[in-house]
Amino acid sequence: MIDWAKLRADFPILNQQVHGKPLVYLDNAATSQKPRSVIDALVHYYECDNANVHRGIHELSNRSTTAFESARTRTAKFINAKSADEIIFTRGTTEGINLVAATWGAKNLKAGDVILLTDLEHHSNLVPWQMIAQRTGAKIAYIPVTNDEGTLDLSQLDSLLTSQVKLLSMVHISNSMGTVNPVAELCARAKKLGIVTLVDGAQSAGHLPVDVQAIGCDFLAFSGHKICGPTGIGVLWGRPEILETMPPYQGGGEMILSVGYQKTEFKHAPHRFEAGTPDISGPIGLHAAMDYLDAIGRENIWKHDQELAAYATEKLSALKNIRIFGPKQNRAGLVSFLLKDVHAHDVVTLADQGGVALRGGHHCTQPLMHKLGVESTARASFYFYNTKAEVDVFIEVIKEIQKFFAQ
Ligand code: 7TS
Repeated sequence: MIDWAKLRADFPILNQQVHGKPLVYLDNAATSQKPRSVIDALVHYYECDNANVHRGIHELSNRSTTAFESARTRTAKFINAKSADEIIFTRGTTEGINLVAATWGAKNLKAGDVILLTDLEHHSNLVPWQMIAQRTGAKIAYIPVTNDEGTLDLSQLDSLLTSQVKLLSMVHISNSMGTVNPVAELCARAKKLGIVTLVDGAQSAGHLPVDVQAIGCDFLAFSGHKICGPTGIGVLWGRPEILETMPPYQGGGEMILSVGYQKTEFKHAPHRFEAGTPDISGPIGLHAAMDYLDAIGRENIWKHDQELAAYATEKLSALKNIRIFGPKQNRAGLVSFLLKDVHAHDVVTLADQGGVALRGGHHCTQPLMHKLGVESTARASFYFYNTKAEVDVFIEVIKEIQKFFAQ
């Protein structure tokens, strides 16, 4: 049995009042809160070990380098990568996808090629591909979603997986719908046809066990700040045979073997893709976050997430004049909804007055919103430190908002 209340006490920020009400933080899909152990790891690093990595021979630099590289090894274990050399530190999911688009994409895509995405993608898995498509002449196609449930229509997959498709890039868990995509199945289908695959793990990596070997993808990107780690640090995992064929992303220090005035020899992955002084405290904080999550067990976190989301969805469904988005089965830990005749931003503003932090907007999935015929939704997203009692507060606040607008 997990003592969820005890875990909650590890998060100092949660113990506060907002507008005179106890904070109910339900914006975890945007960013998660940080446990004391992560904050302590950052303080310890800056108080005791701060120095640049990979270049000093002095004690502090050695300590920093050891901590930085040990975070890489820890990250490999977190997603069951075979080697730490497959782990590239980035600023976040967005940078990871941009890196692949700018390096692998620039080298491998040409006019007539197709980049296959899904209707569910976050802008960070759309815009980089549009940018590289514009440069190379490649086209973008989409696996469609069916309806408000936000599930993919896989009946069209055979006709979409043409010989022109060079890359399939898809979100694991949709941040606006809560859909869990069958990424292993899709990667297997793509792999048979020689299509390279990328999985956007922003909403999955900290919520359920993620195993790159079991998924069978070629790239996986995620963000530290959504999994109890610091902001500004993310991870791109890549299959080593592909990483070795990719040109560098940015040029500068740290990524070179030797430099002449005309020509440079680059390091192997992952250092080839990490130019300049990296975020050093980020991986150290991320290491603490991964230890923290795996001590709980991501399979337990997933169960808890799903229970809260199912409970919240059931309670919302009992209300009148509400449109609920996302799958009926196997919903991830979030629920998007719209109250009739109330703008999502008004829902969020009024909920905030009740101490409840939600998110309203297009959630960086504007094409999906338009496809569903809406501009925005309100969203509650959960993590393991949230409780059923908080869901009850959230539901009461929504009822109050409905009453307010019914007047
Ligand atoms: N992919 C998905 C599925 C996401 O949910 C997000 C951020 C990103 C990529 C980008 O991550 P970043 O860390 O590089 O910014 N999603 C959200 C959200 O739902 N609300 O705010 C940010």
